[in-house]
Amino acid sequence: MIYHDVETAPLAELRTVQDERLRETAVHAHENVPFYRDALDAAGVAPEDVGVAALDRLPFTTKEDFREEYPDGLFAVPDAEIRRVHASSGTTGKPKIVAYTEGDLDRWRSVMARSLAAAGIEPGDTVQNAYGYGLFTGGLGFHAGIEALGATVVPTGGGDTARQLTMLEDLGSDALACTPSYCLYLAEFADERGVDPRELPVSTVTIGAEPFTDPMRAEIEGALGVTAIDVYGLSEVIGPGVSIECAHAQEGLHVWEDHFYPEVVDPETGAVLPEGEEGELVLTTLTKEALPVLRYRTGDVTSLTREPCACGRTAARMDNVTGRTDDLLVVRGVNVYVSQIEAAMVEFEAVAPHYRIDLRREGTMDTMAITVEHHAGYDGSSERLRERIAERLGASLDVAPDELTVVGPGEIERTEVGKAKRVYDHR
Ligand code: DLL
Repeated sequence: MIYHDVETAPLAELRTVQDERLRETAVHAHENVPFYRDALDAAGVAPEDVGVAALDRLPFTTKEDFREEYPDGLFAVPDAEIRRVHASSGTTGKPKIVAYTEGDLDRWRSVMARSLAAAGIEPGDTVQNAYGYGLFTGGLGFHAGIEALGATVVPTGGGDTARQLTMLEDLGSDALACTPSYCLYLAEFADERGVDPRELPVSTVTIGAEPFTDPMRAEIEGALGVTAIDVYGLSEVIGPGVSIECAHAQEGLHVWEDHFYPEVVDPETGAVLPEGEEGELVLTTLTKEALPVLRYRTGDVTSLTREPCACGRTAARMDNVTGRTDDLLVVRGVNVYVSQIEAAMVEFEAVAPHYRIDLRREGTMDTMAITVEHHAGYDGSSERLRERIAERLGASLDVAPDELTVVGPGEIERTEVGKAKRVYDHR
């Protein structure tokens, strides 16, 4: 279902809207945020001249800037106009505090409703929302969008998996919203309770908030008998609802470009990359009042395409984010991406999609230990499986793990609330 006409607007029309909104955003940020006034002045950019064409003349905003301006240095409106704050959980240090005016909350609701409609969810459907409620943007972001679409929200929030399962079964929810790792956990939990997860009423899950590879998605779809739709967003820009796949084609995530302008840049040089090339996603908000951000370096690795989508939507699509620029684990000077390890694991039918990576330093030497779990149904030799995985990892990684352990089902700790943690860097 197309929720808003702008989704199928001709590109030229969209450009006009973007140009106007970019200028308004730059003027607003320059007028009200000393950080942006200084940054634009230093770059010699007059905010009235800002547009899509010369956007790369604008400096970037980084996570570091959020840290330095903590908690509210980047806010662009007086406190009295702020209706809500959220915070993103940083792995280190203080979180990033983000703010919304009444208008921001309206627009967020509406991009979320649009996203859910693109995912195939319809007014009248019931959606169980298992994203955490609270400072995290997932719970309340989805909640408002589900209601705005005219669907029924079951606000279970994160955790209490027994109750999640009961609610799903008894209320007959059509859709479920949760992280990909939680989705797998729920399927496993159901199985253990003698409930066939494929018999659950849910036909769509919207998975996001953490990276996953395509084979991991296939596991989810197979385990629950659902269509798993990738939904992306981040607190600094708004929360969930920046982009989503359409159920129609499931080929890339439609970026709601009338609100968020996407670019992909070379993470090293910052140069804007052409369509199709992989790099770091940079986002500029076009309609945010409380917290406008110009050219925000998300750290998320993806590429963009403007090829028309079979669903008729005209906005740019971004590729599934399988990693972050800082997801790179440097082990003994060699680059290893978590997604490379995940992709290798999920190729094995006997291996469950749960793993952990432990990095340590012994003396001056980095060590990497990988732990994987075999499926409950696997009755072959753990040692033989271990050898095969080691061989497979050897083919794709430039550094072999120092330790590779295959453990039994359920032995790797699951994340019931929040985002899955897979990498433990003890260095
Ligand atoms: O995770 C917002 C969200 C909630 C998105 C629910 C989707 C569903 P933050 O906590 O600020 O916001 O974390 C944002 O999570 O920069 C990515 O690294 C990662 N991320 C979010 N969605 C995806 C996704 C929410 N679909 C950070 N695929 C982002 C991969 C994702 N990574």
